[in-house]
Amino acid sequence: YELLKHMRFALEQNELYLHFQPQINVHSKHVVGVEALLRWKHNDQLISPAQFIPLAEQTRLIIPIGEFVLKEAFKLAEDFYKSNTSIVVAVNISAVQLKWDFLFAQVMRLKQVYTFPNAFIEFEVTESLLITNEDEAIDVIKELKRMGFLITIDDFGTGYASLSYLKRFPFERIKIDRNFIKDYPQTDDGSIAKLIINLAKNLNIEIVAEGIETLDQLEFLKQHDCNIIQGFYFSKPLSKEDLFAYIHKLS
Ligand code: G
Ligand code: G
Ligand code: MN
Ligand code: NA
Repeated sequence: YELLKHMRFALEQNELYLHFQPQINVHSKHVVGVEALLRWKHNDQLISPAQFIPLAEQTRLIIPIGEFVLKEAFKLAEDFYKSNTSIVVAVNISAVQLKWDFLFAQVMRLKQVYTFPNAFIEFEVTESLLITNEDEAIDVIKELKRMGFLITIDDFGTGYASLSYLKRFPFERIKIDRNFIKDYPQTDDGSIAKLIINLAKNLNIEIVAEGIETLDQLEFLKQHDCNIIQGFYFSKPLSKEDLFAYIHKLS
């Protein structure tokens, strides 16, 4: 309805832009990655991606919007590469995009413009996407992985068939969902997070924790060898300009 009508014009009206949330290696204290997060400002009002992404998926507007996100992410990755900064740019990918004709074709086109190694880009896919068992989506993920792009399972633990899928797809990383950490130490959250971290360790998969807001949470994760942290404790998602200032400050 109303929102949908405006979303159709959001791209051409330049109402969409990205913010980037730093991911910190707790030992080196350096920024090792950033997650690209889409923002939509319409008539001075910010509309949350949690609200408009599902709509964009239903209407397939996520295809051109996703291409915009990819372009901006590739641009930033090239900046990092050219300035000898090894920071990975993570992009969220919806199931609708994971087709040879969409995401894969877009990636191949962009690759001709830029020079950075593929490992500067990480694709975050959700567990639920794997569970739907869409053959084409899985094949696209595998091919991107084979080409050297990093593949991460986002929101890990919120889907269902997680364990068997971890065996079938050798991902580089999993991101523990914020829900398993957000109430630590008040609730039992710690034990679930610990379980997921140990699982990742046993499978030799790197683990990223997101939504870290307190020193208690940080210390707990560090103690259990979860070394890459994303959350308001370090920084909220930042504009490109603020991101560069933040990286500069930490290095
Ligand atoms: O930034 P925020 O926490 O409000 O994001 C809310 C949700 O929107 C998250 O689940 C995030 O993965 C999703 N999201 C943000 N940007 C993008 C994007 O560029 N593409 C897709 N598919 N999802 C996104
Ligand atoms: O689903 P996904 O992991 O892509 O969502 C990332 C979302 O989490 C973004 O909307 C981002 O703004 C939000 N986020 C990141 N760090 C924190 C945090 O420390 N606390 C809270 N409440 N949200 C966070
Ligand atoms: Mn994400
Ligand atoms: Na997540």
